[in-house]
Amino acid sequence: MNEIKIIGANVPNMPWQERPTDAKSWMPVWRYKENPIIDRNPVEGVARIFNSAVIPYNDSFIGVFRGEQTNGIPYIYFGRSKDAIHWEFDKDKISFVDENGEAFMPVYAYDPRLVQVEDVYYIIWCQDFYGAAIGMAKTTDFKVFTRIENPFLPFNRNAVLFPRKIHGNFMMLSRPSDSGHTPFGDIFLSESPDMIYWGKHRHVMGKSSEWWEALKIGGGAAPIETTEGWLLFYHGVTGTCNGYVYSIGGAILDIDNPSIVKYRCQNFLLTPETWYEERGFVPNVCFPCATIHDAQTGRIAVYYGAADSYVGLAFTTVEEVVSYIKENSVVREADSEIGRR
Ligand code: BMA
Repeated sequence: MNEIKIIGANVPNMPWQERPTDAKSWMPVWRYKENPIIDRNPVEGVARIFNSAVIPYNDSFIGVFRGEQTNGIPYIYFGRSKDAIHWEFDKDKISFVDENGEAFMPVYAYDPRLVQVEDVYYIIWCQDFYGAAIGMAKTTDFKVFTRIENPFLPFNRNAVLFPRKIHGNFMMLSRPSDSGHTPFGDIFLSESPDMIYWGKHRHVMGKSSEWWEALKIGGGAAPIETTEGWLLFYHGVTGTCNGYVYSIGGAILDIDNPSIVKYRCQNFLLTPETWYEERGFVPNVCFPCATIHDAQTGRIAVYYGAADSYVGLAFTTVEEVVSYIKENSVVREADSEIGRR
């Protein structure tokens, strides 16, 4: 009987592959053998899909996908799948409207996350608002996507919504930064009563002295509620003489006050080492944006962008990954405090 549990829905049809029984079996997260699950040129007019988010929906799966159009501009595409591995995409990008139902398209849109809170599905992405900023839209039927106007000031990216309210408020992680290929950045938490007005901003965690996340970090997948706290898969970035390297890290945030980091793994959970992670439009990138998880078995599937070119899938269990994070945890004062100054 596992002691560490996911608090949430059962998703018995989620994708799953057992841990390979080779020498690397000590790694807490293992890759799907048939990766990448989305190859290049997946849709007419789209050169690459990566950094994308998926969720269970009815008895199958849906997702919002970063599609890099052949004109170089990223946009969000809607996709559906029976097994969360093989995906079919709409040919046209998602059409967003404003509160009056009028067309309201962002200039560009990338790195979408998709989170259900109560009966509403929220898509959160990075867009232009006189510089890189957070874009947001809501839908209840995946037919009408209504944008919520500029929730945060620029410059900001990697906004990740919690899957439920805490103390009656929506909770969002984000990563304030600059407008370019940001060489710095910590994760902050903001709260809102209505998804429109955000405040009570708190610091969650910063870059660390570990080599793989020494430059900047950013939220990844929507936090998973567990009996140990919120399990967060995030990205950590280091700078090398040959450019940035993006790895996947793991932390556990306090369940009631998620600006407090309880555990933070000093080791990466996954770092670029396969051809589709090391070679592509931007080499050496593992960029998590979503998980699918099953409370009954504790299984977790992590969806991550690989080399800004592909989508990869990796697996773990809540028991294994939370234990690994706890065993290898180093939490600094700036992480463990409430983050208010
Ligand atoms: C970041 C974001 C991601 C991208 C990464 C690596 O700044 O733009 O979309 O995957 O760079 O290029």
